[in-house]
Amino acid sequence: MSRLEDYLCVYFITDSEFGRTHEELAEMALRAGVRAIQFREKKLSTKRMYEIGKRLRALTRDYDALFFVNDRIDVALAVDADGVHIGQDDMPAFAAREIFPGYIGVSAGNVEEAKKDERFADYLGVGPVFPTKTKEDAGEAIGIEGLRRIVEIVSVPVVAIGSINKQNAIEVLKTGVAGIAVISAIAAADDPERAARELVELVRRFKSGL
Ligand code: TZP
Ligand code: MG
Repeated sequence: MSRLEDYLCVYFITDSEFGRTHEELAEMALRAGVRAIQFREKKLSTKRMYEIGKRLRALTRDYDALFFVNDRIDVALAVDADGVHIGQDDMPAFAAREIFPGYIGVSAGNVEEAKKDERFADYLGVGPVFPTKTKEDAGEAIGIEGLRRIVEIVSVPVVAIGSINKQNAIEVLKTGVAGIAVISAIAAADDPERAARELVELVRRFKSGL
């Protein structure tokens, strides 16, 4: 695979609040064919983040997958991540560009944010599309039409986020997004590997026009 877009089809964000470790979840998703993993951790020390990040970096390399670190440019640099994902309250994307050599993803929740940041971003994470319990301060859901408006006006790949699952993934994909980003659809599943495989298959079928 070569283009960033091809990797973003199913973008899995690890979360250790569902009873499995970041590493366990990442490995299950990778075995299932996921090619973009984001390490998202809000509670652990920098030291622990570095250690886990190093392991996730090695694991994603084994599977030819891209590795992104959420929020923490310092950790992303230290573990040689492919990318960093930053939100509206993190370092501004233009400043991140000055110090980070890899991919920069930025969260956008409306047209204004998307327009402002697309110049400095390699992709945008857009949402929440649907209301989600996974992120408390996720903001108001923008719905399918809100997502579609953003996809139409930006020229970088968009990854949709917020309660996306196998039931609603097709309507999300029809907006023209490059991929779907999920936490609970994989992390909270009884069988995360199977859940990830189903999503990978679904996106693959959609993109090949089947
Ligand atoms: N950013 C916007 S919504 C969200 C993040 C990190 C949470 C997505 O989690 P889920 O479980 O896929 O709704
Ligand atoms: Mg953030």
